[in-house]
Amino acid sequence: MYDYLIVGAGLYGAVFAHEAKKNGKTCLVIDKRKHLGGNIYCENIEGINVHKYGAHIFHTNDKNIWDYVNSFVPFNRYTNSPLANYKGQLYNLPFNMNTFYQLWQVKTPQEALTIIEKQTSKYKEKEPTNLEEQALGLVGEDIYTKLIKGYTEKQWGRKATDLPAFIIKRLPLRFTFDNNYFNDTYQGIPIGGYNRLINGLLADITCRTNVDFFEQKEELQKLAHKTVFTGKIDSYFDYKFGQLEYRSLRFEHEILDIPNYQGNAVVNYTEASIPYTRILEHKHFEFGKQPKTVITKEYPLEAGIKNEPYYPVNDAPNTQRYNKYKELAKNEKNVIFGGRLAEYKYYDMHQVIGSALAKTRKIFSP
Ligand code: GDU
Repeated sequence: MYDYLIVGAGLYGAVFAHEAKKNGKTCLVIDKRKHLGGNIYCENIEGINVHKYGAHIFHTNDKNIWDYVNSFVPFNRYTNSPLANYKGQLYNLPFNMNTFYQLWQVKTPQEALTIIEKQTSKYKEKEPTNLEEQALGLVGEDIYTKLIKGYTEKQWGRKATDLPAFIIKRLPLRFTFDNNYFNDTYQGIPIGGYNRLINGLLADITCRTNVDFFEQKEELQKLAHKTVFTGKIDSYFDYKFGQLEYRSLRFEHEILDIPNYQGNAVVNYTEASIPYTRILEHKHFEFGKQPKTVITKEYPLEAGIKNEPYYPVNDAPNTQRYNKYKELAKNEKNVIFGGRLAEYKYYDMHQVIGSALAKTRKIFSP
């Protein structure tokens, strides 16, 4: 009999298992996919670590979390600085002095600020109630039209006026020539790829892939005292209150017989008429010098029951529905719910790790 059955071998499950083992507990980790690692899993193609489930760039302000991940694998100095392609023109992201120069040819922060203040003042009068209002009040019409509206509406499949404001607050706005997408102190990609992180976390822990929890729920749960569930919380409760909505992505991977396709790891396509949101060129995450290159186009679509759930749609109706499931989860004996899917939260990797570490600290500290 194991102490824990861990459903899902993504970051939450792997960190939980690792910490449980450190505290003398035994774990059985299962995953319905044929590999471990959840969405951070990489596949080696042409010597390149291909992020099979979209771009994963690690960033955090928390030194403990940074040291934690680096204790399994050293991280490189990669700094995310995506470009945006709008109607054939390139702009730097996040919104910074380079972007303002490309948009308006302004050369000083004061000039940029003057334009942005002029474009935002009328939207600043009231508290934003949705993403569009938030964006217009933050960066104004030009940036909203060229770099936000089209990208956001195709990414989410919803009007920007129907989306929560917080999504756009993820992106920094700065008046320096700094293309770093994140404000965090620590950032990078594991040297040799994310699988090294997962393999480190799950070393000497019993793992079984290709196992669907729901096909043999009772038998599996009998194998352990407690369950850690990291899948979709609505699926755990058989969609009793209806489905929680997620956005999904379809990935189109291509191997190209050239060494360098776009000169950057991430290029966003911000106009509505191009069906994909971005193109990744994986070798650039690790400064790869391989003779060929692998690129991935990300096409957003609704998840429904069939497609992989990636982004929780945290709008009001979904949040209400989630709260009902959360109530049920509280009363579910001997089951812990954690991670992006079980908590229905737009977590980044460092936040998932933080959440799993907080949970295990609470359980295992004397
Ligand atoms: N957004 C735009 N235009 C852009 C980029 C983003 O409007 O060019 C808006 C969209 O509404 C988007 C939101 O900002 O939904 C948040 O954007 P993120 O880049 O944070 O969205 P993702 O979660 O898809 O980003 C993921 C990771 C990031 C980083 C990024 C790659 O969560 O940490 O790795 O991919 O650049």
